[in-house]
Amino acid sequence: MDPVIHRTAGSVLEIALNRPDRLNALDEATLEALARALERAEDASVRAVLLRGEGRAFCAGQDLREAAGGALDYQAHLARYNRVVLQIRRLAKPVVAAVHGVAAGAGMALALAADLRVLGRDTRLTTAFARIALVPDSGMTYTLPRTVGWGGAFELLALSPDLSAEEAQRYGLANRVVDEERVLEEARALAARLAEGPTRIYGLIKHALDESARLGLEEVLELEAQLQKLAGEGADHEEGVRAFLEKRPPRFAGR
Ligand code: T3D
Repeated sequence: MDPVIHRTAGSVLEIALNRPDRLNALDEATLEALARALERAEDASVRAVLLRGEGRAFCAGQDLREAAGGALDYQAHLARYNRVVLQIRRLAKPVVAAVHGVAAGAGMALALAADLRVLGRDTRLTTAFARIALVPDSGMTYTLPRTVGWGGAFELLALSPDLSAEEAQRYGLANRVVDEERVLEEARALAARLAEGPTRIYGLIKHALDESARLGLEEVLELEAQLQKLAGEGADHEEGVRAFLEKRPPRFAGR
């Protein structure tokens, strides 16, 4: 069975973790397959990505059977995680995570690397790392404090509570919370909507937000000016203004 499956629906690349009997726990083969699937997102025909899990959970994090016994080469091991996190963050297109059931440890980190998260009402999130006496990785010390704030991040990382979807939404970790059986439908609708938007602009928004995390105000203002110049030269900007003046919905080509 392929540990990751993917399909294209319109301009949306849908990538599914596919180890349901292990709650989509991530082992070497799964991370390699995920990286290969994410490479497809670079294709110009893809304008949004949907990340999801098969079976009853999004992802239970690192496969602890693989990690047991301490035989892992940590450098190579974490390089596999780092690669997929960077692929998601550097992709100049929106990524939506459909998070149902459970997202734990590196599974939660994967969801946090996405741009938007749809959770089910019964979904639980847990950072999980400290539970097994590990420090967080897969970018979680970057994404979590930027989403929930410093104090919240320490508590979620150190005490590793089981967060309900409602709590996750209060923390800003969930963009939408819907009935568990509607998670995929809602995430697909969101991804399809994004795929009709000004794709290049979404890429620039991602870039600006990621950069703003490490820049001072003056540098942010300078970056915004540079990006606005690029945006203003784009075909979608021209179309957006024309559509406004003609009182019709815009037809963005993603350029
Ligand atoms: O060292 C390093 O690798 C560094 C990187 C670390 C990154 C991390 O992700 S650390 C965090 C790792 N994940 C966890 O600690 C979560 C482990 N799983 C759980 O705590 C629970 O399974 C859940 C809370 C996620 C769900 O509980 P529940 O009761 O709904 O399901 P279950 O019965 O525990 O799991 C179902 C099956 O999936 C079960 O297999 P079995 O007994 O039916 O054969 C279980 O062993 C398997 N499974 C669940 N999570 C993992 C897993 N197998 C391997 N690795 C897992 N992470």
